[in-house]
Amino acid sequence: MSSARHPSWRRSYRERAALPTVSPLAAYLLRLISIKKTNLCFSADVTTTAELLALAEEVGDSICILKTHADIVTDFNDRTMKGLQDIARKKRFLVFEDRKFADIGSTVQKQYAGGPQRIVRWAEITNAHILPGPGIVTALKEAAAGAIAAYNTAVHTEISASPTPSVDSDEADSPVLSDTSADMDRLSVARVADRKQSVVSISTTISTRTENISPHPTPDIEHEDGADTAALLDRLGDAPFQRSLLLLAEMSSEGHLLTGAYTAQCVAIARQHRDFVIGFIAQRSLNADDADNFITMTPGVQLPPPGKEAKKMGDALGQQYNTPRKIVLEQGCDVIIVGRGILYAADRKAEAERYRREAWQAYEERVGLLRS
Ligand code: 5BU
Repeated sequence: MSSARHPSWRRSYRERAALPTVSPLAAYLLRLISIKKTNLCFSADVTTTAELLALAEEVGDSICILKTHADIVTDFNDRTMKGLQDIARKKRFLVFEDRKFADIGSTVQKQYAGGPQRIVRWAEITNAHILPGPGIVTALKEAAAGAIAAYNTAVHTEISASPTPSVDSDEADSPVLSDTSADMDRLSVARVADRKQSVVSISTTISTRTENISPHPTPDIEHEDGADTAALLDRLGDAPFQRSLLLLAEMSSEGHLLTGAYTAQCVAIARQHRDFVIGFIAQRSLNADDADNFITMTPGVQLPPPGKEAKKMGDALGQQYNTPRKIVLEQGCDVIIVGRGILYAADRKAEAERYRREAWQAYEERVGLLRS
């Protein structure tokens, strides 16, 4: 079957979320996209935690995914991970670490779950090359399963500090500190220990996590145009604690070698792991079999400056750009990934909205909700 005619081109995100082969995290993402009306992923390629978190706050309402390169953030630490998670939960988007794993199974497991970044703990989505062979997918899936199991049985320590009548006013409203991991708990202990003697009681509760046990099903919420997005997102709830992988099937850079038989092999491997591989990084939809419902995410997207619409766009280092319209409407891709197009704008929030609108309109045209 020609990929141009695959049914996924005409299906809405919401319809695709209900198909039988969809994984719980893919279903959540597709429903989130549908409710938030955004198929925009922002690539936050900045070098400090402060910038990263400020950007997440600034554009969070306009995106379905925030993409990171943790290894370019010079002060990446627990605060970065926790900050990102908090903002993602508040603004409702997923986090995608663009790690591009490409080593043997044993090594990628350590890179994914360990090291200073512990990607599996804070990024719902990551990606991998298939250069080392299909074992890379099995290895990452196994590491993800380990992290999910650990999360679901994690010891949840709560430390509460009660003020006494004699405390200073700024201490009187000391918050109850409650974090979700051993490291965060250590941070909390340090913060409590920093306080003056007026903190008189520290009670520690150890309990097995009962909320958010994964996979919890995402509700399929009916929503009409003009519905209250915030209320719908509240009903959608938090993302299930699941992990997913994108395979690098094509790149955006000039002369890349991810072509032909290599790309086809990527698709074949993905089909063997539909519960973990939710899609591809590619420049066109690769859905071809009846059961295919892969989500295509596409970098190398920019809007041309006014008057330069017909010009080929790129940077001086081989990056090549297409417009959101071309990628979503003509190539059948599902999520556009935009970095500098938004990052270098004077008003990033407004620019993110402009990209969101463009990509959303192209999607509505593709599935037949709008006339071209
Ligand atoms: P840009 O500023 O929109 O060009 O940033 C694109 C981002 O997507 C950047 O983080 C790249 O590392 C990433 N990227 C890409 O540009 N092309 C690819 O093929 C892949 C990732 Br895979």
